[in-house]
Amino acid sequence: MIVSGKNDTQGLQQQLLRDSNVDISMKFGFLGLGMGGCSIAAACADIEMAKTNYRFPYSALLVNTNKVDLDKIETKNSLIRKLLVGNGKGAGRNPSVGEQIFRENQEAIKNEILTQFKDSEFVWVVAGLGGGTGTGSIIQAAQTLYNNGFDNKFGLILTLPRLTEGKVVLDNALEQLQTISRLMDSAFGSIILVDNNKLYGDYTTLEPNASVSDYLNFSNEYVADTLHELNIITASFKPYGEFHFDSSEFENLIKTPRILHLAKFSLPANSVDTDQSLTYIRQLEEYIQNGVLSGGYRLNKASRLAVSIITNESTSQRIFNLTFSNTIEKQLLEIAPIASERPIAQYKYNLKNKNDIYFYVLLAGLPLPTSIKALVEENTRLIDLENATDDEDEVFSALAGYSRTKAKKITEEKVDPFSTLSSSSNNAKTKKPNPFDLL
Ligand SMILES: Nc1nc2c(ncn2[C@@H]2O[C@H](COP(=O)(O)OP(=O)(O)OP(=O)(O)O)[C@@H](O)[C@H]2O)c(=O)[nH]1
Ligand SMILES: [Mg+2]
Repeated sequence: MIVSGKNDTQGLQQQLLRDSNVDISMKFGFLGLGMGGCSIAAACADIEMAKTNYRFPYSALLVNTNKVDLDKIETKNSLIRKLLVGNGKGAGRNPSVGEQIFRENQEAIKNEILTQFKDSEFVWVVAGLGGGTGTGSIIQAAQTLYNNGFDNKFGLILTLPRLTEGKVVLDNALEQLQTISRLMDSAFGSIILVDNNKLYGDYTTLEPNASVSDYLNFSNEYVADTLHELNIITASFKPYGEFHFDSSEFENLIKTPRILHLAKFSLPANSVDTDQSLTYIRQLEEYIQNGVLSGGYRLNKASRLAVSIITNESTSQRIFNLTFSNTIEKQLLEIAPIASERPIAQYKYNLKNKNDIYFYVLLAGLPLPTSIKALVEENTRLIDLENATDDEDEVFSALAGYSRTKAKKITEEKVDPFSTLSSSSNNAKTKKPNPFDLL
C-alpha cells in the first residue's frame, strides 16, 4: 500500500524500481525477531528489483516463538527462511521468556544465521519493542552476530510502541532500551528507530478510515521501501558536482554507532528560486528535523551526515549552481555543526512526468530521541494511576498494598542488570573488549 503525501518521494521511487539499470549499494540480510520484527524483515526481503537475474536482492531469517503468527507471514521471495523456536505458543509479552527460548535454541539459530546471511554484507536485526519474543531476544541475537563474524556488520531496526499500548508494553520497551543504550556505542552499528506513534499519526492523517492492521502493513512496507530507496539512490547515479554520496559513504553511515535519522522529501521545481533561499530553506529544515521513521532528535549531535539531491536534466541546469550549494551547505552546518563527514551530492536523472527536486538526508551517530521521554512519562502516569487507588476503601487499599509490593519487587529486579552493567569492566586490556561481557 502506498500513501501519497504532497512532498513524498514516490515519483522517483516508482521510476527507480522499474529501471533495470538501477543497482544496490549493499546486500542486506534481515533477522526478524517476534511478530513485528518478522513482518518488517519479510517486507524488506520481499522487495523486487527490475534487474535481470537479480529479482530479490535481500535475504531474511524470521524467528518467532508463535507458530500461528509465523505461518501467517506470506512472502514471494523463496530465500526467506522461517524458524519456529519454543513450543509454538509465543512468549506472552514476557521478554525473559523470549530470551530464554532464544538461549535454548542458540545453536540452531546461529547455524541458520550463518547459512542465510552467507552473502549478506550487512545484517539488520529487526524487532518490535514491547513484546516478549522480539524484545527478549534482541541482545541475544546481537551477541550471536557479534561472535560469529558479523562484528561491525550489523545494525538494529526497532519499533517504538504507540503510547496507547499499555503499561506492560511500555515497560518492556523502556527496559530493553536502557540495555540497548548501554551497548550502542560499541556493540553494533546504527540503530534505525521506527516510531509507531509518529508513523501512525502521519498515516491516519492521510487515511482516516484505515484500521490498525492496515497501518501495520503500511508501516512495514514503508520501512522496507525507505531502506531500499536509500540503498539504490547511493548506487545508481553519477554525481553532478564534486561530491558523491555513494555506496561506501552509505556503508560508513549505517556502520556508525548510535541512532541513524532519515529524511526524504520532494519540492516542486518551480517553487525553488536559487537566488531567494527563503523559497526552500525553511521547508528543508522542517523536513530534515521531522524525518520519516522517527523524530525528536538533537541533530546538532550528529557525527556524520550525507545528502543526495536529485532532479531532472533541465532543473539540474537551473538549480545546481554555487549559490544553491552554498546555501544548503550553510544550512546543514547550522543543523549539524560537528558532523565530520558531510557530502552533499547532486544528481540528475531522467525523471519522467516529474519536475520535482528530491532530497535524501541521513544523519548518523545521534543519541536517543526525545520522543522516548513521552513513553517514559506515559508509563509513569500509568504507574501513578495504578497506585492512586490506595486509600479509597479497605479492599482497595489492601489490593493496592498488594500490587505495590509486587510493583516494588519488579522495580528492584529491574535495577539489578544495570548496576551490573556499570560495575564490571575488568576486560583484557590488549584485546578489543567484547561489549556483551558487560551484561
Ligand atoms: N511497525 C510495526 N510495528 C509492529 C508490528 N507488529 C508489532 N509491532 C510493534 O511491536 C511491538 C511488539 O509486538 P510483537 O512483535 O507482536 O511482539 P513479539 O515480539 O511477537 O512478542 P510476544 O508475542 O509477546 O512473544 C508491538 O507492541 C507493536 O508496537 C508491525 O507489523 N509493524
Ligand atoms: Mg508474538
